[in-house]
Amino acid sequence: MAKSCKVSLDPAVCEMVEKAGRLEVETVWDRYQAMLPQCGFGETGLCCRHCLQGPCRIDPFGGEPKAGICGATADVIVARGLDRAIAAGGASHSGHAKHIAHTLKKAVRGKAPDYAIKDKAKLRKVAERLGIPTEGRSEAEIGLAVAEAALADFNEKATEAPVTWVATTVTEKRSKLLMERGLMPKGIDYEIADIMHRTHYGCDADPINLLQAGIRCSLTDFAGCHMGTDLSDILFGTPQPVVSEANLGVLKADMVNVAVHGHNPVLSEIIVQVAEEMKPEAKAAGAGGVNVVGICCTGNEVLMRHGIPSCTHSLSQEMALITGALDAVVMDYQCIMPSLATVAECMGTRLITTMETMKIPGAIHIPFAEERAKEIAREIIRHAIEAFTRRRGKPVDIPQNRSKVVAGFSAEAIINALSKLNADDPLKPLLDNIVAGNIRGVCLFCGCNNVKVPQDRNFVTMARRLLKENVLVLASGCGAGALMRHGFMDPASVDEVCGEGLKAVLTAIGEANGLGGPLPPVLHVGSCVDTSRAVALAVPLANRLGVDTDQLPVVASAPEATAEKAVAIGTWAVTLGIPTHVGVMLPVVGSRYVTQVLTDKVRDLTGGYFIVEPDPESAGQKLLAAIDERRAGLGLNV
Ligand code: MSK
Repeated sequence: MAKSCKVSLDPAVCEMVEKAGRLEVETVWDRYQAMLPQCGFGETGLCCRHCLQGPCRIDPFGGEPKAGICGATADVIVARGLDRAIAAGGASHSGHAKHIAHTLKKAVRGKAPDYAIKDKAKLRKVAERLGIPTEGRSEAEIGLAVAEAALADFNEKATEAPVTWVATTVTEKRSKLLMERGLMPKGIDYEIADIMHRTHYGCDADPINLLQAGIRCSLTDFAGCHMGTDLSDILFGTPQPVVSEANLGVLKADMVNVAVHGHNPVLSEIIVQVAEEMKPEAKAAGAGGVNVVGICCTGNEVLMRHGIPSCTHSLSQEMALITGALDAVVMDYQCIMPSLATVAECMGTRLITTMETMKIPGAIHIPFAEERAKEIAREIIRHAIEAFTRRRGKPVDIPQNRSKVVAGFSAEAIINALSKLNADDPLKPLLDNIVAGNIRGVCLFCGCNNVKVPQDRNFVTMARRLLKENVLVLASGCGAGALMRHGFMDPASVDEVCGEGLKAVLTAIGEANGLGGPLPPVLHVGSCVDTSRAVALAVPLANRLGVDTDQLPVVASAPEATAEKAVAIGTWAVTLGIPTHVGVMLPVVGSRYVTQVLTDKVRDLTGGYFIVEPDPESAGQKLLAAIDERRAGLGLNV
């Protein structure tokens, strides 16, 4: 078995990279090498392609040219580029949420018979939060009102009634601050379109005005994330702790292996249901059954709710196919490499796209419709069974690496676990331990793997450092994927990786919940959209302390960020007052002014700020310092 290698800390990935090399199948790492050296203007954000007179580029060393053909300076070009990245991230997360809102609407109107409201309590809770009357109304009526309120958030709304999925999900203090400082979004689609308008040729040329709009737009991403989480919980259930496994070793040679890949659970939930039903068909084809596994955040969604094993995450998605054991990859959207088509052709995997927003030449396209969800899911699994019949008996290379994972830590599940220590006041045990220093602070790891960083290195190095210093660690998205692959979600690793204070807290909660041992060192809160679950935990904590989120000893980190969604998440975390680390260079360093605003001056506006630090040791140190500063601000021991 291969050990960790230059491109990844994960031995399973290294084993498959070696195999890809032998088979001469090109991987993401090969294409990265071929791309070097990458364009310095693009890397620093100093390239502008917003009009047909360009492209223009500014000399990053202060020489000529100092302005684009239209006169846009480095500050303007960089701020415009950042704004567009935030808008793209916001469009993706909120597009995902809009899709689920439409599904909920169809479900309650009886037009999507394969869907129903699964978490009725959450439906009522969300409705009440939004000010929707629930008394004497049926679930279908409340569900329709919630779906319509969600869809209404996309339009331009009156100033006094802005995006409800922001105004009602942050602290009252924060909501007031956002209103007063012109940062409250008027509508999700409205703000995204506004960014496209103001960054057009010859429009906004004031870097501060541009950044302020970008910050406001980042909250459309937050709204999309929170809405995506809320509506998915209503339709598919709110996650509770569940035991599963992670890494390429979850593939099974004698089963029909189907990976669900992308982000939205609308189809993958149905695939999971139907896979069980179709066992006889799989058996008739000579397989032991249908083995559904997850890739990326669709994988996180079905892991959190059903314990479906996680095969791998974003950067190493090609490696799942290189095993030769994957019969089909079913894709919805986001973070799916088009290169999968070439790898699939080499390895005999059926690649199936399902959404109108995401087609790949070389893949089979089966258009998904909620109205016929089960029928379509069966058609998809039949493709996988057919692929299995061609693969049967041929050698496959499934790495033996598998880590135990305890996932499913929604905010509700965490509060429920804490309630076993104090039923009347579940947050008290958490607060008491923060005050006593058993928990020094909280860090949320989120975001992707990035080809520029040896896969998982920054996540693993930083998590080890913070856990030893008694920081409670939550993780979402591919960050959760990285940490689960390396055993951080296995309760058995608490002894090895956690400091004494944190170990005692995790053990006390685990034992009070009858687990016979501790909670895992890192709590998996879900997919990228579920980064909102960390806010759903921080807000009641802040309210309970009578402070705002910018005073809590809470930090965030995207140490291997890739997607524009990660840029948007990072920006809304800063907007909610959180010190937020990014471990790869953001394309803003071409403007000293913009960099200074993001890492320092923005603090005066929101209380949060970016920490850009590629060295994971030093990044861990900086996050600890930020936590200690917050502790001191609250008068807690440091
Ligand atoms: S999948 S946005 S690579 S976390 Fe959510 Fe992973 Fe980043 Fe996509």
